[in-house]
Amino acid sequence: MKPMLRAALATAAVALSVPASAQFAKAEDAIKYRQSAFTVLAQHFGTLGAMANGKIAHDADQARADAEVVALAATLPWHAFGEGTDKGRETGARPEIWKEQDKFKQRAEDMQTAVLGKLVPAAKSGDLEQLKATFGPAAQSCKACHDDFRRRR
Ligand code: ASC
Repeated sequence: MKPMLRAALATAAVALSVPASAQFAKAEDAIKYRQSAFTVLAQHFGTLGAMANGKIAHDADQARADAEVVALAATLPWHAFGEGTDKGRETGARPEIWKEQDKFKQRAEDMQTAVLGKLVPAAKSGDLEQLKATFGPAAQSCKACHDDFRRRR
C-alpha cells in the first residue's frame, strides 16, 4: 500500500473510533445540537420499537439501517451538555443534570450499554426475536434518564 494512502486510512480509522466532540460557539448551538441528536435517535429507535412490538412488519434491512443511525446518534448528545448550556431559554433539560453529574453520566452509560451493547447488534442480526428481547430494556434505559433529568411538559 502507498504510504499516503496508508496514512489517510489510518486517519479515517482514528476519526471513527474517537467519540464525536463538536465545539459550540454558543449555548444555543449546543442545545439545538443535542435536541437534534435526540430527535434523530428517537425517530429510528421508534421504528425499531414498532417492529419489535409488531406495529409494523419486521424488515431486516430496514432494522439494520435504523440500527446504524441509532448506534451513531446514541453517542452524540452527551458532549453537548457542557457548562453553561443549562441557562437561557427553557429546554427539556432539568438543572439536576448539572447538579448530579455522576448520576447523569451513569444514566448515559446505562443507555449506551443497553443500546450499543445489546439492541444494535440484535437489530443488525436480522432476528426479530433478538430485537424483541433487547428493545424493552433499551426503552427502559431511555425512560430511567427521562424520569430523573427531563422536564415534564
Ligand atoms: C422512544 C422515545 C423515547 C423512548 C421512551 C422509552 O421511542 O422517543 O423517548 O422510546 O419513550 O420509554
